[in-house]
Amino acid sequence: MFDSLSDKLQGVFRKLGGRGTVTEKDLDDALREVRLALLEADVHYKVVKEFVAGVRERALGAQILKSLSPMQQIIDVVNQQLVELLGGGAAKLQKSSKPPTVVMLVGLKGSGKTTTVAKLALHLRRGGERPLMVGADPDRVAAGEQLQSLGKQLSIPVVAEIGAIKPDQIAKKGLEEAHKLSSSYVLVDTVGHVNLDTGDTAALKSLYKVLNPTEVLLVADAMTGQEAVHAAEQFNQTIPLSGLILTKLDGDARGGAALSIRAVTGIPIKFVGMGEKADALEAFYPDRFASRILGMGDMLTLIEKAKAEITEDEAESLTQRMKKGELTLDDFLGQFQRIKKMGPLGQLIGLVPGLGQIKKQLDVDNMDENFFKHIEAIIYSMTKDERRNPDVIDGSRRRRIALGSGTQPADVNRVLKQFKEAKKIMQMISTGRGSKISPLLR
Ligand SMILES: Nc1nc2c(ncn2[C@@H]2O[C@H](COP(=O)(O)OP(=O)(O)OP(=O)(O)O)[C@@H](O)[C@H]2O)c(=O)[nH]1
Ligand SMILES: [Mg+2]
Repeated sequence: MFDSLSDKLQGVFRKLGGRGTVTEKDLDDALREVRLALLEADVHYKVVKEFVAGVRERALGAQILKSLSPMQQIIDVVNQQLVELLGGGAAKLQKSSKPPTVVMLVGLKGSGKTTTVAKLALHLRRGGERPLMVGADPDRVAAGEQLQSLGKQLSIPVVAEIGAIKPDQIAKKGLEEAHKLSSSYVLVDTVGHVNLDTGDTAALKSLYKVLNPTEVLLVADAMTGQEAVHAAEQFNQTIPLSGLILTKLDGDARGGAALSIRAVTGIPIKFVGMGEKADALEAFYPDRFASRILGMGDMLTLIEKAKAEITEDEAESLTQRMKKGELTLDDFLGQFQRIKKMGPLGQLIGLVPGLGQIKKQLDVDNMDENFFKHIEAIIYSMTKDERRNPDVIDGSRRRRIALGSGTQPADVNRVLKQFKEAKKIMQMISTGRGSKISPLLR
């Protein structure tokens, strides 16, 4: 996601960094490149114009040209402007004071509504809520079945019917069922529209009336660029949208939709979809997103992903041992296995400050499987004692482990070294000295 835009922006900063002082002309040259990079990423031209003017004004106001580290400060200004463009603070999902909270998901055909209903339901249940999913898309047999099957997989209740029934009637049934089950959230999947210009806006309005929802979320496919922005405007003219969910940001979307949609429509982005699986949904935080675009990583999202895969007790015990520097290779192995579950390695690496840039060189998208298998095989070939206290591993033990895992002694050494490094970094982070690792992260 945003790889090309990220590369270009970082290129601009690197060029500025090569200079001791930055003149107003340097700044304007840099901003011209920023402008081009944004336009190429398919960001709405009006948004680009305002963005660049905003950065220029801030940069001159902050007297960056006279400062000692102009590059750092310009990154900071661009970062601030990006955060503002993306909506400033995070926009949380509302909760009604009178449960259940009704959330209606609308959007164009194929934008990801049904998938997102399931993702959101899982997200809410992980937060301790009791979601019910309602499929108000009776015309397509497959739509109801898709939701039923997702419900079964996740063990989340579903109300969906197909055939000669109106969406309004299904909605009413759904609300009744929610009261019976004392659900705290009702998530309603709706019919996909080809185009609202010619689409059935009356049915949409009528369903809105029946549901009286707290949230109306537009699900928009980020791959479709400015079309997604146009759809948001159209839907918002029909029923009042309270938020946006951008899907398919894991694909090779150029980013234009994500960067324009908030500024053009004024509607906050609440979640982003990062894959086809049910757990590939992230709450949207403008500041973390901006960090990622600028290649500064996003440790907070990484930590949240990790939390979802680990129980509180485990986390506490790990933290304690991390602080004392008592981690063993068994812990290390456990962590690797967890990372595998957290998502594609390529996405995770982009979240680590500083690693975004080496992502391409590492060819991470292809190394996932082999990389982990290698490390696992090596650790499995060690004795219990060796895993607890790797210092006992001498030359002959190293050869034995290499033989047992089908690797070379040098590979065994590399894993041991990585383990030591990881242990050091984890101890640093867990004892609060981690801020030194990345001065760009505030
Ligand atoms: N890569 C990726 N694929 C996604 C994401 N969200 C949804 N999809 C895929 O997009 C396709 C369409 O998703 P659906 O959830 O069926 O879309 P819909 O809006 O319900 O479609 P209709 O009901 O036909 O209007 C499916 O193949 C999903 O797996 C995402 O965040 N990333
Ligand atoms: Mg659907």
